[in-house]
Amino acid sequence: MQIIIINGPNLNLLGKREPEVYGNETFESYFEKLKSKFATIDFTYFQSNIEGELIDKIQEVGFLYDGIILNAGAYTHTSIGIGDAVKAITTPVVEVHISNTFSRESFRHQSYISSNAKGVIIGFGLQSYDLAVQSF
Ligand code: CA2
Repeated sequence: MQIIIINGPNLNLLGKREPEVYGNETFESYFEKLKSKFATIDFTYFQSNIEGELIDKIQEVGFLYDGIILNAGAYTHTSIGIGDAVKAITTPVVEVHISNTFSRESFRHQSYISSNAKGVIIGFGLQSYDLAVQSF
């Protein structure tokens, strides 16, 4: 099974800033553990701070891979373009968030992705990604 994890803006700062919200582990370190835990899954990881690059990647893999785990970061709450890309593809998308967006500012309660996602996993720290993998 081929699964890609796509992370959006600022998630490259995980483990380096705001540990009280996002924890103190880098995504690269967590990703190594995830690959060992689910050794039979063929994982790819992609991160970008650029909206169009995220859309390009969703289109590129969205008819080939078995699953997309998408944390679009702040674009979740603003990007009709990413929402449209998720709607346009056939690969199922699981939307994940590290923090509980519903216990934060009201602008984080809106998602342009959820309505076209297979499911949504929110608020379990980096474990949200584990749970998303288990859903496939
Ligand atoms: O909780 C999540 O996973 C979010 O998608 C993270 C986004 C935020 O805009 C969403 O509302 C919820 C922000 C990612 C920023 O990540 C940082 C990590 C470390 C230090 C600073 C930012």
